[in-house]
Amino acid sequence: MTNRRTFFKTAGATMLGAAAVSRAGAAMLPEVVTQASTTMQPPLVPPNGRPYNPVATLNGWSLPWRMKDGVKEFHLVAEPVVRELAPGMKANLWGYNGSSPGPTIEMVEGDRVRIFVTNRLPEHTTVHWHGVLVPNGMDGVGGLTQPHIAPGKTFVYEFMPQRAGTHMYHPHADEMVQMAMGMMGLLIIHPKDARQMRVDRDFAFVMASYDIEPGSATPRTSEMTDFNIWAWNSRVFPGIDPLVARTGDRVRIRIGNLTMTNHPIHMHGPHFEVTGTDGGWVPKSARWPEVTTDVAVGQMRAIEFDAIAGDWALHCHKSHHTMGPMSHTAANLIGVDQRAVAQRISKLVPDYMAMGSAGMSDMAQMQMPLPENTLPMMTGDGPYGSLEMGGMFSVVKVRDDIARGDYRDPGWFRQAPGSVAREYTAGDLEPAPRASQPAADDATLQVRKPGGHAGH
Ligand SMILES: [Cu+2]
Repeated sequence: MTNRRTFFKTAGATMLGAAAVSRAGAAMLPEVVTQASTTMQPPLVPPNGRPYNPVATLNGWSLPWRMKDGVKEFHLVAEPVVRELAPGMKANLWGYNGSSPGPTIEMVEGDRVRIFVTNRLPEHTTVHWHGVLVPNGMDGVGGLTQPHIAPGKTFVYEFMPQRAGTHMYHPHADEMVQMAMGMMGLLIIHPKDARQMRVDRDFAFVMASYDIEPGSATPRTSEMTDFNIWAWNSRVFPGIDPLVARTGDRVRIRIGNLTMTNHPIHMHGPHFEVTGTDGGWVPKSARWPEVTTDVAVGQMRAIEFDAIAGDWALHCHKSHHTMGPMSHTAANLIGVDQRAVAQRISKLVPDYMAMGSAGMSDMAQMQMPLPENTLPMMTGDGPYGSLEMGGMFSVVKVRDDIARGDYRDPGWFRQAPGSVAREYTAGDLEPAPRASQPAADDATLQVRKPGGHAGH
């Protein structure tokens, strides 16, 4: 109990009564913990129950539980939230316990789990435990496996997780609206034996996409394909936490996809292996080295690697997904001299700027006036200039001197002197070593001319 209270304090969390249920009922319910901060909270070391190695949720947190008669009791509250996507833009989303995504829920194989779900949304909802093998009546499909949870009501789900894995939770009620509004979270089932698949750092995030008109703050939920916000844990670059590790650490990154398209997640630097899916661990004999893994819609992937010092980009390889809000109908003006037309337009629109005749990178430098509450298309300052990114991009920051359990941003990597790509100036290189040349005689080719069609 002391540990939990300490956690609440460090997390800056607030406890609210479950106003929607009767006073007697509320007294029985686990207290509601809410957390609206976008700062990554320290992994939640289990204060009771079986030990496990907790995950680090990027820009997020894990939900404390209370242990009651040997049952882990969690309390989720579905409610409208305000989420800062990155400094300069806030979105009106729906989520759980003050945040979108909701808190990560962590449990252990064989735990007895009870999850109370209180609905503070203006419409009904349910919670589906995506990929978790639960009794059919606990599967959370509104209308199919249970009645919907009406606004103001609290439902209870009970199950016993069978197999370790990386999972998600989300509504199975008015899904198009509720998921487009940000209702999702991670659910991690840890192995019964904490030594199994142990890593030094275990990061987790879930991918979401939003369509928020520049200058507005509420997603358009009817969009099918043309999203303009590509987010990890409802954050976009440069608002996404770096993934900090110490040289030589075994690092796992768990990635879930609740957008409506696939995301080829690419990591620079050390090669990785996919070691886990929604269905559990991948046997060693079935793994192979990768630098990109495609995470399809509704999938989870856990990747693992041994950390090498450096600042290694981690991003979706669909280039439009590493950008802020943009117009997809912008014409390609590379090579087009816009000077004459710009002069004519300037007479009508004094601040008109022609853009893109030499590519789009100047977009990152321009001080174009943006609508209120809108992020630039390409942004993020690095040690050598603008990164010209946005959306699904972060940096795996590996250093030799990071303390165990320290996830703070260590700043930019300092490459060894002379080891950074640089402008070439004539004569500043040693002559390149050349392969020894074979003598002319040895290099004579033996050629046999084709001899007609007789042999066919
Ligand atoms: Cu993508």
